Amino acid sequence: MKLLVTGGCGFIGSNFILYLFENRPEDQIINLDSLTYAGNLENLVDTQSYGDRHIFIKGDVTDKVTVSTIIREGIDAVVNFAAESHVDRSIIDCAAFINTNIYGTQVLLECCRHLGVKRFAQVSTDEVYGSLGPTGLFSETSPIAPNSPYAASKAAADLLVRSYNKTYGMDTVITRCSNNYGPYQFPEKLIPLMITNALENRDLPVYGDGMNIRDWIHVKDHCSAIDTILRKAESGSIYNIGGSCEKANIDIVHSILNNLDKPKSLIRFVQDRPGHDRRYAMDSSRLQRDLGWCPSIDFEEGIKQTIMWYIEHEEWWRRIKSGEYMNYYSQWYGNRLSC
Ligand code: NAD
Ligand code: TDX
Repeated sequence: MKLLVTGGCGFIGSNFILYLFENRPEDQIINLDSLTYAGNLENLVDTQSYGDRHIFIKGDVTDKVTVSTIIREGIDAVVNFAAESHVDRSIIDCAAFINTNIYGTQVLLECCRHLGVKRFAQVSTDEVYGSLGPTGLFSETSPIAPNSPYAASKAAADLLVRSYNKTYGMDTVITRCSNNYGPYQFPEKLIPLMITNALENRDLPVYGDGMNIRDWIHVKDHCSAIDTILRKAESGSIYNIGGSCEKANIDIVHSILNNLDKPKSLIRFVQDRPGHDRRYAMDSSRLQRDLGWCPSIDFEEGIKQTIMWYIEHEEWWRRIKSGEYMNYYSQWYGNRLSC
């Protein structure tokens, strides 16, 4: 297959490209990424030994000319990872989220429709469902009820994808995954932020009471699920992807500190995220039942490997944790940590 992977220089996109190299030797990959603050060509160093099966194009998914030029060269399927992905940044200013996550998806859909791309896979999130109480799981039929501007932009994109399937008969699939962790995750997200701050003996800012719950999945399991859905799912289908691994944030932070042999005194409970979803938990039994996928990486093992990866890739994250990152950090955490 010849695939257009968008956002392939980000956390999950780069892991997905590596997954394809290792598991789909016949695939050709065009990677379209505009290299925002979160995009990093260094994420693809592990793919260099795979030669010319990967072509990188620096460009924006909102640019119709670039997207249609690439698709005209002959693309079998698009996998759309490109997005603004951080909830906290969407609370500061969501304009870029609307542009990339909604308008960018519309540009991709429109080009695929006119140029006859066989399949469009939208990489979405559990956050489109909103928040759960103490019990229950999100299924694919749970109501869409996003609470953050980020989640609203992803939900809007999902609905656009659905509409292209219903209105134009386009072959689309939507994947909705829970929280990922693993190598190359940008250190603004909970797990890499806590690991790298702990390594620097900095405060670990935990929002609210630390009892918000997320359902964690290793990025490699997310990639294998997307690959399965891309190749096997029926047109128009939606699949939840989860790790069946619910953890309170404070337990994640304790586990990181224990693994690093760092003191709990680094923890700082700070002002909560506005609109903070209390609990996410995914029912991914449809994916297991229909397509035979289930996660394979145990959290305790996965988190140890991830911590080791950040210890061994200090240059990678130290380069990121400078410049623009520090401006964002002081804008978001400055008041929280000074109280
Ligand atoms: P990320 O922020 O690490 O990477 C996003 C990538 O998209 C970056 O390389 C960036 O340069 C690129 N990009 C942004 N705007 C672009 C544009 N206009 N044109 C082209 N490229 C652009 O994000 P991630 O964590 O890898 O998430 C990837 C996708 O998976 C997103 O769609 C996200 O909503 C979804 N998702 C993420 C998680 C998670 O836990 N991280 C869970 C479920 C779903
Ligand atoms: O400094 C922090 N302190 C803290 O307590 C940060 C950054 C986060 N948190 C909490 C908020 C959440 O309850 O940790 C939890 C996880 O936060 P994030 O890593 O920001 O992830 P989340 O908001 O759950 O969203 C993630 O999962 C779904 C991804 O960022 C999204 O892209 C994905 O769609």
